[in-house]
Amino acid sequence: MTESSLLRKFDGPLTRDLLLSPGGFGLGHVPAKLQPTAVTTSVCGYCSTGCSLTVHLKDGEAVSLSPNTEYPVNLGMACPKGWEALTVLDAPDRATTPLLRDASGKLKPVDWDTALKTFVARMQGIQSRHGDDSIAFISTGQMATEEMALLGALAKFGMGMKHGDGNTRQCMATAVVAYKQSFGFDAPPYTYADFEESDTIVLVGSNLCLAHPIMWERVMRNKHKPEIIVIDPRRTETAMAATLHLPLAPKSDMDLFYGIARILIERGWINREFINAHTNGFDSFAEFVLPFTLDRVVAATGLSAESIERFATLIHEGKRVSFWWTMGVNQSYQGVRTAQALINLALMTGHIGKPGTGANSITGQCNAMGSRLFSNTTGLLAGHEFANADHRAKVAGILGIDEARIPREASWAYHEILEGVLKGKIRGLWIICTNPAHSWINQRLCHDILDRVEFLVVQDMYHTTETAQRAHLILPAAGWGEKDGTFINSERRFGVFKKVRRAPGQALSDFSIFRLIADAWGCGKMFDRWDSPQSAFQILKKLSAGQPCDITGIEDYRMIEESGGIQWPLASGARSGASGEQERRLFVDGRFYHPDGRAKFLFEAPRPMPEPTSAKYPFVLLTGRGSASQWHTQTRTSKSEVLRKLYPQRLYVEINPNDARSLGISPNERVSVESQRGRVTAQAFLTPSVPVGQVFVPMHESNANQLTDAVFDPYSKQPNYKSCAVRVTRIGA
Ligand SMILES: Nc1nc2c(c(=O)[nH]1)N[C@H]1C(S)=C(S)[C@@H](COP(=O)(O)OP(=O)(O)OC[C@H]3O[C@@H](n4cnc5c(=O)[nH]c(N)nc54)[C@H](O)[C@@H]3O)O[C@H]1N2
Ligand SMILES: Nc1nc2c(c(=O)[nH]1)N[C@H]1C(S)=C(S)[C@@H](COP(=O)(O)OP(=O)(O)OC[C@H]3O[C@@H](n4cnc5c(=O)[nH]c(N)nc54)[C@H](O)[C@@H]3O)O[C@H]1N2
Ligand code: SF4
Ligand SMILES: [Mo]
Repeated sequence: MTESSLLRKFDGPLTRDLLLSPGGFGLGHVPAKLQPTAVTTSVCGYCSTGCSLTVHLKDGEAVSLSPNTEYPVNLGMACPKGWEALTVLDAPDRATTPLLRDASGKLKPVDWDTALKTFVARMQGIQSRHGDDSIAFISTGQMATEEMALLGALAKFGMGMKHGDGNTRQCMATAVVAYKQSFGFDAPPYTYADFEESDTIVLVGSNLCLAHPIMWERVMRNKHKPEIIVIDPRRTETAMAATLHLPLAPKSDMDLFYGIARILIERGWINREFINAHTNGFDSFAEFVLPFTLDRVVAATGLSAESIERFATLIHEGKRVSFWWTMGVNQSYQGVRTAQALINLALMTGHIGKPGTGANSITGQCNAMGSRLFSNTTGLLAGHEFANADHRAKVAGILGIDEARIPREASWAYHEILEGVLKGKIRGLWIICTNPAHSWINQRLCHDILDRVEFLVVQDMYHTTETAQRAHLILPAAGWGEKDGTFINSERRFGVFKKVRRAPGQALSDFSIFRLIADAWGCGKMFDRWDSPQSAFQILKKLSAGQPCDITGIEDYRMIEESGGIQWPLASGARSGASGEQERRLFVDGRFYHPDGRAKFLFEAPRPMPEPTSAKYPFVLLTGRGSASQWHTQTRTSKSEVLRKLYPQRLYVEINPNDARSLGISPNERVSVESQRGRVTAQAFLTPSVPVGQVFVPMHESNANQLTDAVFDPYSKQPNYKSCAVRVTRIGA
């Protein structure tokens, strides 16, 4: 195929949906050129809130964005990242052609044909010499559901890879495992209306104000004068707005929740009826929490006895209590059991399945949920299991492939893939839509590993990312706004995003790149039916049939748009949208997904921090989001002039003024922050929002992860980004 016909095949006209007004009605099929004021809508491609943006078009191309006032998620609101989502598409460092490293070590532009041939020759060469587990992929929670599924199916069933994981390992793996073990399926039960309907909102390790600003706006719309209890070592923006802030010692959450469980049981503040009818394992849990006396919890958490009692009382007094958690829970060496300690509180009080309640994991990226269900990494497509023969047969049947092509085991986890490189097992690595050279834990080791990969392919919008700069081959990807697909937000809602711009140069949508690679690899026929995101969606529907995430009742993209997004499940025959409810929650009937319909109480003894502080490294380092205008590794948000004005331009370290005083550090002074693994220079930001003995560094500057320690939760294998030991010194001291 020639270059131009190839591009024509995969970079077709701007979508016809462009010509529709927000609700999907109105302008019909009038050419966009005749409709200079035409608008369409698209779900935002940054965070998992899943706001809908109104896209204003001129001559058929997007020129500006504003929040959609009709969408049930954001109700006319958007944060600065959403408003600025178009600007970042025009950056000069967009990858506009494939780039191949030449003999002198320089990345040089090549055409797609050369790129594809090189990809196949190198990857197949490694595979034939070293076997199916010698090539692997690492993907993302930021591509379309259809793209994730196509990649997962292509890599594993088409190309024969055994291993592939996503950056959702860094983010949601803990919640996935916690839910699967407790409920029998990875199923966040809530709907955003619960933020407005709760009278008691418990936020754990979640800086909602900053990381999910529009969810926080939903909390602000709550008319019940809710108690807002924020559990975070730091006095974050969210904690400042709380009615009760519990600044517990880092990683003492399990002690706290077990202690609270003990109080609730002791005082009879539990829902026996719910426990008896819908759960298993309560009696042994009740016995387990007995030693978590108030004294013990005070000692472990550093909280006052009064504030712990107050927390228990608020849970008891609340009529609609909801428990929410994010990375302060997931990113820890005992994340799964911490999440389950919270789930246990919801179960024992019966605060689940009813408006304003739930044990609710808030997701991070725009399509973290899509990755959880459809990426074909740890789970087989649509929430199935690789180890289950019936599931394999079902998936093979629907996809029309030989069942023997489906692996019988889940992939290695992210860190096992990286360690596989060190052990010489993984030699070819394909990294799509994520930037591990910045975001992975213990960065120096990560860089060393990436530099050892025999053939490293990076598929990204920008050629300048820390990971792309290490690649042998860069594949230029279209970004949000330049392609079509669906995302699934935190409350399980499918939303549609659209192609409203042409991708620059020869950049192609990930979907198109996967199709091209399938053809070049020689397994293109297997994916004949995956000829567009829309038809891939139809395949995903079939795969979901009979699963907890059944979406057979969603007809197509148009139905999703007309309904204001659609939450899973929606089995065929069920109602949603205009004639049904727009907000749906799970477990309304008290039935969970374990075979006996009951949820499980799961628990384990808290363990000490893997890297405790010492005389040499006296501070606990916490890391996380620094501002509402910065997104992760900043490949996108740093390209907007408006966003750049809204955040500090240099790495800073938050340190308590008392600690600064004893170290002789003055405000804004450049200091060194050092762990056993690395040392960074940062500006000292003196603030009482971090307690004495702790410091905080945002994850957005490229070297923050030089400090972090590669420790993982044993069940979810999620990195423990939020605690390690560091020292802070004056430079030159
Ligand atoms: N602006 C912006 N928004 C984002 C993102 C972004 O990069 N920028 N990223 C998105 C993604 S992918 C994600 S996953 C979410 C993350 O959203 P959040 O999880 O809300 O953000 P973090 O800042 O990573 O961590 C939350 C809090 O955990 C606290 N914490 C640390 N250790 C502990 C502990 O031991 N116990 C408790 N209880 N708390 C602890 C930290 O002090 C921090 O305030 O944000 C999403 N939204
Ligand atoms: N210290 C510390 N480290 C952390 C965290 C922390 O709290 N502390 N949080 C962790 C968490 S929760 C997360 S989710 C990760 C995020 O870590 P990453 O996934 O590495 O961060 P991003 O910057 O979102 O990287 C996404 C990449 O995809 C590219 N991209 C965007 N859209 C597209 C597309 O449509 N197609 C393709 N092919 N490429 C695209 C972007 O340019 C960017 O390079 O970081 C983790 N790292
Ligand atoms: S809150 Fe999240 S989804 Fe909404 S506009 Fe901001 S980044 Fe986009
Ligand atoms: Mo995340």
